[in-house]
Parts: sequence; structure tokens; C-alpha cells
Amino acid sequence: MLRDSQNPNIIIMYADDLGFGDIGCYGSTHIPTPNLDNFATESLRFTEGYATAATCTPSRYSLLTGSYPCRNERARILAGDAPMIIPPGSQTLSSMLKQAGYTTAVVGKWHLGLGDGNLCWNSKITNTPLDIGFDDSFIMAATNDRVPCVYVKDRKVVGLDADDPIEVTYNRDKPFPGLPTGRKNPGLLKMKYSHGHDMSIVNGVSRIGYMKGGTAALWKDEEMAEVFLKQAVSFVTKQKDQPFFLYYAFHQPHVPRIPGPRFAGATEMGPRGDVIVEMDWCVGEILNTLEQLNLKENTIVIFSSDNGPVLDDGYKDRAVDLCGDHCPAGPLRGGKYSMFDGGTRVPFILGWPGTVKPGESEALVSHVDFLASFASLTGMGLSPEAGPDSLNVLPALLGQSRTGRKELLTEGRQFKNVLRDDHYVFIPSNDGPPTQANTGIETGNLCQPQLYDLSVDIGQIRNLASEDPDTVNRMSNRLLEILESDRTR
Ligand code: NG6
Ligand code: CA
Repeated sequence: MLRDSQNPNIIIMYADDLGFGDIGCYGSTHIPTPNLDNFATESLRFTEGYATAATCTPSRYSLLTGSYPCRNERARILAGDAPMIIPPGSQTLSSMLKQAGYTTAVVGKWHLGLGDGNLCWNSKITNTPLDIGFDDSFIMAATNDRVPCVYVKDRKVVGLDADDPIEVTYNRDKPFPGLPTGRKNPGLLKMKYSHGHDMSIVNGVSRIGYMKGGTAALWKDEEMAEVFLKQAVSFVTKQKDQPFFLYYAFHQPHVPRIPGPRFAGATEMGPRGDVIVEMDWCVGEILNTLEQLNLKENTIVIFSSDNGPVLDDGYKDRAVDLCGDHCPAGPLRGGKYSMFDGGTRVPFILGWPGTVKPGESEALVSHVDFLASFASLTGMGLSPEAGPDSLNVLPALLGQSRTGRKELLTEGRQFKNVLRDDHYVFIPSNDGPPTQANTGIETGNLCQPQLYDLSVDIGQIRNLASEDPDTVNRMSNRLLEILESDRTR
């Protein structure tokens, strides 16, 4: 039964580092993802759906604020103790939906900072998701490879013993005396690091950053999927009778990849494949919950990913050796961190049974558009300063139009911007290595401009820049214009 076509529940399920080619419905034949594949058959599957960035913090910043990351110089991969980069009280996807009468929750990976610069993990935390429109929050502060390795519920660390306070530092030269680190005590590790990740050891895994204390509150990586899932299911169940928005941000398949025991060995691809299967199971559990509560037709469900794939992102989990002929980015070039499409073009599926006709769409859509599109759906206005780059592409998202946005700014690593239009993609000349030494990913750096026609060259093989200087000029000028203005909306 449809409650109200203006106020359907909205669930965004957001994977971490899942590539365009990693799941069955986008062509993978190596990793079984039956829940996502079934979901895709009942939904609209986008082939030109983008994150705004090839790394996490900037992408998530855009998803919640409707702003390109380059407008906030703090929107770059954050440490686990970084201050929150979204000003409390600003109009965001969550606060806009809350104003529209929704009950809102975030569960899972946050990575947008907490506190205002003086973060104390042992008392009430300020500047949290609760301050930008979430009613409920159950998160990890940053990533599963960064300290502190604890869950934060609303404003408090879960299960913290007051007599064992948490201390955190990201100063590489200041390990806590007497506490083991990956660098000094490799014999204590159950998963070895390949690069970075040589600081505090938690649950047999060395992380980025040092932490001390909080022993009773430390997470166990093997349980993380179930812990977050339980929170997500309980929120949906509790809110079943009124409109809700759930932002469910998975930790999979980000490193360290440590599935629960049921999923260890689920694929022949090692931990990376196994945690994707585990994530697919979580998706299935959410969809089953909606079915059981008779909410399917009342709920828009979106599945996407914050950035493209990486195999060796710093731990020796054999992701490279066991990949075989699986293509995590599908036909796309590059991956996480890259200015090529593999960095930002991601799985993007939207289901709303009974309202959105299942199928495939080539409309150009981006996570940055959720704010304006869902404001339009719910009849909400946006304040002039909100969502400077968020466009209302609701007709495209709901499959009523084949046309989405006409252009899109994306970035590789740290504000290295790229302009995509109808079918061209323009990458300005950039310094830096063409390939990242540790991950082996092609960055997109080249000391000349690059221009690719994605309509005939999805793999970005043929650089047309020297043959087509007019298009290069046009797109280069437009890119500068966007960067110099403070909005595109
Ligand atoms: C990098 C980390 C990588 C990952 C990434 C953030 C090293 C060597 N690499 O700096 O492992 O944590 O940051 O990933 O430390 S993201 O998906 O959250 O953007
Ligand atoms: Ca990510």
C-alpha cells in the first residue's frame, strides 16, 4: 500500500570502494551478489551514475551537502580525529528531510569528522551527525583502518569504561609508550600491512593512527557487518509507520577486509570477494525487512558506492593475486584515487516498486543531486546557500526522463578536477606520477590535457586532445568558470 507518493521512505545504501564491475548486475561473474542482482531486476539501474570524488570524504560530503568537494578545502581524506567539515545547522540532505517530517538516521561509516577541533572521546561529542539533521546516529568515526576503533552512538562512544579513557593521536612520531604497533610488533598481526597501516594494533590488525585505552569499547572487525545491520534493521522497524530516511553506509569492501565467519571463504577471491558477498547479504536483509513490514512500495531504495575499486589498499589480503580475470572497475580505466572514470563511475541502482519502472538508464546522475531532487520530491525549498551544485534530476532518478545533468565535475585525489559533459570527459594537465606506486592504480596525471569521448571509448584509451583543441578549450574554460563561481545551481 502506498502511503503517500510525496513522502516515501528513503534508504541510501552506500558501499565503500565498490567498483563499477564488482557486482553481478554490472557484469561480474566472479562474486555472487544475488540480493543486489534481484534488487536490480526490480529497479532502475544507472550506467552513468557518479560519485563526485574518487575518495570517501569528498564523495560523502557531496552526497549530504549537495556541494562539490572543491568548495570546501577540508573535504579531503580525514584522520579519525578530524573536526566535522559540515557546519552544524546547515541545510543538508538529512536536515532537509527532517524538516519535511522524516525521521532520519545514519548507520555505518561516517568519515566527515566529529567535534570542533578539540575532540574528547570520553565525554559528550559535539558536531556529530545529530547536528546536521540526523535524529539517530550509530557510526564509526572514520574508516575501519583508522583509530579510534570504536562505535559512536549519538554523542557517545559505545561501551566505554570511564576508568579506561581513550586517547588518540595521528602524530606519526608519537606512539603511546609501551603499546604495540604494527611497525615494531609485526608478530602480533593476524593481517599484515603492505603499505601504511603500521601504527596501533587493534584486534590483531595495525591501523592508521595511535590509540590508547577504551579496551571494552573496541570493535571486532568480524562482527562489524552484523552490528551495523542490526542498527539499520531496528531503525526501519521502529519507524515503519512514519516517513524515514536511512543513510546506511557500509564499511565493505574497504580495508581491512575481515568478514564474519559465515562469509570467510565465500569466494575464491579471498577477503575482498568475501566481504562483498557479506555486504550483499546485508542488502538482502534490509530488503527482506521492508518486505516483511509491507514497506516495499513505500520506500525508495538506492544502492551506490562512494568511489571506485582498489585491490591492494595497504594490507596483504591477496586481493591482487586472487583477482584472476575479474575486473573490479568493469570496462572503466583507473579505480579509487583516479581521475579516470573508474574512480567515480559507480554502481547506482534506484528501486521504488510500483512507481519506478525497472530497467536501465543512461542518464547522467550524481550523488550531489540527491539534495535538490529529494527536496523536489518532498516539496521542500532549499535555502539559497544550500546545495550549490545539486540539481533536481528527479525525473531521471525516477526513470521518467532519459536526461539527467548536462555536465558534472568530479575529482581524483585532492581536488584534481575533471569535467564530464554529455559524452566528453576533460582532464586538465597535472603534475604527479601517472601510476600510484603502492596501489598500482592509474591516477590520470599527464603533463598534457586529456579528452576522451566516452560514447565510443568507455575505457578512455584514445586521447583526442590534440585532434580537438576546440572542445579542449571549451571544457577547460567551463571548468575554470565552475571553480571560480561558488555555485552551479
Ligand atoms: C589512504 C589509505 C587507504 C585508505 C584511504 C581512505 C594508506 C597508505 N592508505 O590514505 O588505506 O584508508 O586513505 O579511503 O594509509 S577512503 O575510501 O576512506 O577514501
Ligand atoms: Ca571509499
